[in-house]
Amino acid sequence: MKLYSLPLSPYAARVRGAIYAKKLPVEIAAPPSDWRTSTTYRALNPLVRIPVLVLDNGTSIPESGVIVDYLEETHPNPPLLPETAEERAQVRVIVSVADHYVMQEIMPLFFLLDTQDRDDSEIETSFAKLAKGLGHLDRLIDANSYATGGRLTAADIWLTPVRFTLDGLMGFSGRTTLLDDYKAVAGYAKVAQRDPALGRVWQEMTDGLAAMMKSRKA
Ligand SMILES: N[C@@H](CCC(=O)N[C@@H](CS)C(=O)NCC(=O)O)C(=O)O
Repeated sequence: MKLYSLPLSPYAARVRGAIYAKKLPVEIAAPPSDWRTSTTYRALNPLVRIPVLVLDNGTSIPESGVIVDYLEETHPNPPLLPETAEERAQVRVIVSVADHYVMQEIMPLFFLLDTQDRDDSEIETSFAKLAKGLGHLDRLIDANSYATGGRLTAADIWLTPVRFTLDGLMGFSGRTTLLDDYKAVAGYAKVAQRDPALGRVWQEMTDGLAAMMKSRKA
């Protein structure tokens, strides 16, 4: 299997986390530099997004959550989902809240903050929505431990890049107090860095951010 991935992409980072946690022999490759316009890449992923997983038979699977589910189903050990349906639902609620109410607000904010004609009221509205999402997430996850159940699950696999990207947003926007009211979310950075698979993803994203900052300065 081959994963087209970029170090700083939170969606690609999510899949790498699952690959590292399961110790899978997946080749991790950068897409061609012209991936947004390349017909070859479009043939692999008609959604023209990163990541995409290409199976050995040539079938390709886009969408990070779907790829993680595929890896879980085809390589169930070690499992990223707990034993009972109720525990699995809890994992999925965390994943869904982190996705729909946190990440969905973060990504547009980078663009809103990075435009010449900044629309301050739109930025404030987005930060207010993000604060609501962070409140929901903070109430759902355990403090100073894996997201839920005391062990690594698919919730951690997604929470790690989400949490890293929140650090990026704090640095980029200068809103360094963004997480002050959300202690479990704030403390999750240390939880992620302590785990070998999640820590590896965190380091790759750190290196990816440093490389991006360097190229922006050049
Ligand atoms: N829902 C997709 C989102 C993937 C996504 O949006 N990836 C970004 C990179 S972080 C992307 O490819 N954006 C399009 C672009 O940059 O042109 C997933 O979960 O894989």
